[in-house]
Amino acid sequence: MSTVIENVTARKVFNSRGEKTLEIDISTIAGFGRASAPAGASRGKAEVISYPKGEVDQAIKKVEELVAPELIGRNADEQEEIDLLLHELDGTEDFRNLGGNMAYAVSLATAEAAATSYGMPLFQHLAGYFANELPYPLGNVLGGGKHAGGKTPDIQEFLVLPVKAEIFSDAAKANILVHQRVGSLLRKKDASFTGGRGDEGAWAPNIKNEEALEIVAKACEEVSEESGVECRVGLDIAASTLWKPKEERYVYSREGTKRNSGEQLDFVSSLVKNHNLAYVEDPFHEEDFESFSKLTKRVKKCLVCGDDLFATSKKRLARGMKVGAGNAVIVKTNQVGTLTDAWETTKLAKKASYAPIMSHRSGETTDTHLAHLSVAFHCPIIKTGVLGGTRVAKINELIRIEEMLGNRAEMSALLL
Ligand code: 2PG
Ligand code: MG
Repeated sequence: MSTVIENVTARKVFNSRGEKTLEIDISTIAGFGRASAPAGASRGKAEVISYPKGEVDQAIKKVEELVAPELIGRNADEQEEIDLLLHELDGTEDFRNLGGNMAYAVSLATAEAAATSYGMPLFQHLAGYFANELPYPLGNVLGGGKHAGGKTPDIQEFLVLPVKAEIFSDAAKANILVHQRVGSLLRKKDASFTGGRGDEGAWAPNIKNEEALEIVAKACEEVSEESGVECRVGLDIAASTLWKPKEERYVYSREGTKRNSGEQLDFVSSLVKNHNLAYVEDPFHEEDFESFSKLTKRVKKCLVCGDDLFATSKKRLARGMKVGAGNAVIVKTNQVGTLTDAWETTKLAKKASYAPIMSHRSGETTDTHLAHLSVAFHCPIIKTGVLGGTRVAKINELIRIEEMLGNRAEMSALLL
């Protein structure tokens, strides 16, 4: 069989923040897969553990001693079995023995090795011929929080989301135009702005939250008019990073404001209303399912998305569904480990009409698998930044996928 695994190699490489990360190569008789793991800066508490004690070096040792001998001789197209094997070899709930990032890289490299053994693109191997929908790109254009620091806004990400485009490359182009326009508006506002950017390529200016929002909204409005692609504004508040449990307040230190849960709910609701936001991620801290549910009931035509809240966990999503917390979920495969785990969560989201959003991490490599996963998992949105090599790598791969699909390519339905 052409898909039989012959070799597994692990190595240490670097991500976009210059941190060490794990890369895995898997060769089969006829194919080859390579995947490297991303890393978060604002990580959720419910995420699996990224690396075993001893970090990447220890993960490499475990691949060589424990995982590779088990994988060699197995069939790379038995994705579920291999993902289950990773769970068995680890033996814990949170992948603390192998590390979630090792599970991620092995799982994905296996999938790619199977795909190339069959001479197929990864998205088609995972999802079949009828996977023909391209996601809308949700991209970070201005940011602060844990991704920038200094005097940047407390809110982590100000995002652009094109909601109506004929083809993917038009949507991607619109995001780039918004990013550029935000840059020129920032320079106009503050002549001393140096053009600095944060971890995900978003502008990192010295500016207050609401001023930033006004600039991004203006840029979206102008670009929508000029390009004919309707662009709306989104936010990732990453509120767990602002929440101080002892004070029971969200502390906006750069702005000099504190808000309790009720005030936070009113604040976010007013932002959604006043700026016609299409998207709000993590508006409350990761244990506050109740406020998520209140906000979801209050807003219209806006995705309320859980990232740290759900941590791509099927269990946590099920808990949220019971109380109507949110209507969208971030899918970051390395928050749970394997492709099968991430797919299970995505399937549950679809059943409950939550929008699954395939997402990068703030620390990335130029790995392009995320583009394939977004199409294979039928995600209506991919969150992968706008500028910077590691972000553009995924966007360009989606342009290639769109080309591969030819006249069968369609944009996903975005009910916004
Ligand atoms: C987020 C992500 C990516 P991180 O909070 O959504 O934008 O950040 O990878 O640092 O968790
Ligand atoms: Mg987030």
